[in-house]
Amino acid sequence: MTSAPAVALICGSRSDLPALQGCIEQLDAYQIGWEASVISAHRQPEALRAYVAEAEAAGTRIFIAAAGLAAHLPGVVASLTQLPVIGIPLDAGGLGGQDALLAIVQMPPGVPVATVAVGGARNAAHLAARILALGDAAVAERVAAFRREQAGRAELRIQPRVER
Ligand code: RP5
Repeated sequence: MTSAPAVALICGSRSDLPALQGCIEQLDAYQIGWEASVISAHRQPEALRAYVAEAEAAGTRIFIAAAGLAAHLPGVVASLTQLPVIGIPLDAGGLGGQDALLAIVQMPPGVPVATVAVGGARNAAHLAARILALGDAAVAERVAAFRREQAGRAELRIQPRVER
């Protein structure tokens, strides 16, 4: 039942794989298990259906799906599961990823895809961590530690010069 890693990453083409790097790095930093697959919603619809069913049955908790252009992959995954689906629009053509962004974010009521920014792979991992943290105290502590560290990096205090 729980043989699968918590996060299943899917992208629509081998050409999308480099865009997942930030997501994978961040999931690793949170010590969240993941697996990645290339399955095209358009070219391999039956394989996609089978993979989503298998992953869900094996204990996957969240799907992260990345695609460019018509970018139907995250929405199709959301139609095949009731697990949370996070969509990453990719810049794969002449429209700078706006095509994929609109395709992924414009889901009908009842079939949501939590959409991050174009190329926002790292935020997909942060969002997945926050979802998993709801039921996992160790992940929650790692999210809290990341936020403390991020706040520390952002902080800058400038003192007025004291004239003597
Ligand atoms: C989309 O079309 C894929 O997600 C990819 O971003 C884009 C181009 O795919 P390939 O032609 O490289 O397979 O479906």
